[in-house]
Amino acid sequence: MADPGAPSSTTPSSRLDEILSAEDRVEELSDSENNSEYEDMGPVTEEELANTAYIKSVTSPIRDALQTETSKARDETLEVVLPFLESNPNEFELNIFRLPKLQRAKHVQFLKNALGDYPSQFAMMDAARPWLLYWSLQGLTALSYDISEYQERVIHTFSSAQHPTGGYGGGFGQLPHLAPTYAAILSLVMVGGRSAYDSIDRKTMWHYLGRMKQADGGFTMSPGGEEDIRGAFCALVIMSLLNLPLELPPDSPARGHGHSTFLDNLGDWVSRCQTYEGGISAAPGNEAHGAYAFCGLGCLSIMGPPKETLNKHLNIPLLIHWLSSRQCAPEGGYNGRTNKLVDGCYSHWIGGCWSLIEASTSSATPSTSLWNRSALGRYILSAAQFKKGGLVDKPGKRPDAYHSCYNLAGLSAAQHFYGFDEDMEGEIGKGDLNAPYHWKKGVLYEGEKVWDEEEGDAVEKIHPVFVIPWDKVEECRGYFEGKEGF
Ligand code: FPP
Ligand code: K
Repeated sequence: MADPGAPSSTTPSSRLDEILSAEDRVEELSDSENNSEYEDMGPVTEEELANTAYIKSVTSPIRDALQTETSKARDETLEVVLPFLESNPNEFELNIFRLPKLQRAKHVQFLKNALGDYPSQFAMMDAARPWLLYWSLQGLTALSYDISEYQERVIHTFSSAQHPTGGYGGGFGQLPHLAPTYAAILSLVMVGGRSAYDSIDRKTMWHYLGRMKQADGGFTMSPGGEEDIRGAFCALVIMSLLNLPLELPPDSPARGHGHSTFLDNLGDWVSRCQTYEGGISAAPGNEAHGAYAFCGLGCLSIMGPPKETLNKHLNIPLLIHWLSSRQCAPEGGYNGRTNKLVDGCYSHWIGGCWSLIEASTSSATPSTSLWNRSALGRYILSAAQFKKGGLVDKPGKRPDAYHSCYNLAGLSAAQHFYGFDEDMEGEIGKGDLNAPYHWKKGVLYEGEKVWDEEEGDAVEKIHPVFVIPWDKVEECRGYFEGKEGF
């Protein structure tokens, strides 16, 4: 066994030997209270035990004999991540599973600061302001923080960022684009209330989205801009939440190509984004990537019940193979594409895909075989929490609102199971694009856990398609279902 007092070794393999021997030791410790082999290990001090994170299932990486730039980058990442899985370098308080507790108060403070004023050198980030609002507000709600204090400010910010011809730009006077439009609508729906809903010009929005629909069935991100799967997802999210008519507006250029609704040829276009690997790419012919996989599955899950739309338009077994290959071992977190590195944001972009996949299969219970929920939870709690608050890509990186939002969404996905019920008879969920209102509100996952809900590690339920709080989704759609015309 490695000398625990020796400085950290520099080569990944000896580091791993150390970890693996430590793993045996912890297994022994937990397997039997009065184990004689335990005596041979020498005494374990209270302090040592208190600083030993849950490492029982840290497995060794699967290695190829060939060294490449990729394999070196991977090994360097392991070096950085493993100490956080093995131990507790941030000296966080540990939960009953000997993992760092969710640092709720620190993350709330970090996200509130992210919503604060920025010095002038941040002016170049102005176009990303809607995103910053969305990520921060979503992160706060996931942490059960009441965001009503931001309601007025959000309405004000987006009223001035709304363009007279429809959609939202990054701020006042900026040209509209589907990405800030998506972030703006989600933020407005999150703060909720009549004045937020009424601030949205749904009629110009409908026309704006009509200008994105393309002859091949997909959507661009702006008029004449790039056509990719974000466009299709963002457009459908907005249409569904705002209960916009499915038929294309009369001035939509796609009408000149024989299309009459927003959905014409869309399923086929999404099919064309599935690659030979099984994952989903930004546009036909590109490389499969986690962020686009979520957009593709989200888009199909709005078009209709996932069991129909996902199975009709995707090769699900191949997709499941690709998604499950994204979970890095021993890190437990996800990477976004083949041969790339673990990153906390994929806790959502990939982790969030599983609810949609589970809804497309016949199983009515949470799966344990498709993905390892506790390994993801362990990565997030141990390696993705920044000491002073906020969550990160991986240890050594700075926290930001983006990684905070999507790590927390991933933790929520690991903690909850959402069933889909086509026959659900609710108050809402009538009219076009109503599939997202047929999800059951979710139960806690009861399999192997590394988080302690009783003691504050629980993240709120998050709507699996819209990635905002559940009740806000229903409130908004309910409001617009009750409205006649625009
Ligand atoms: C690669 O970055 C990242 C992408 C190709 C995807 C970016 C898209 C999103 C984050 C989501 C968009 C979603 C919506 C709803 C608009 P990289 O090469 O730096 O990272 P990698 O090495 O992890 O692939
Ligand atoms: K990245």
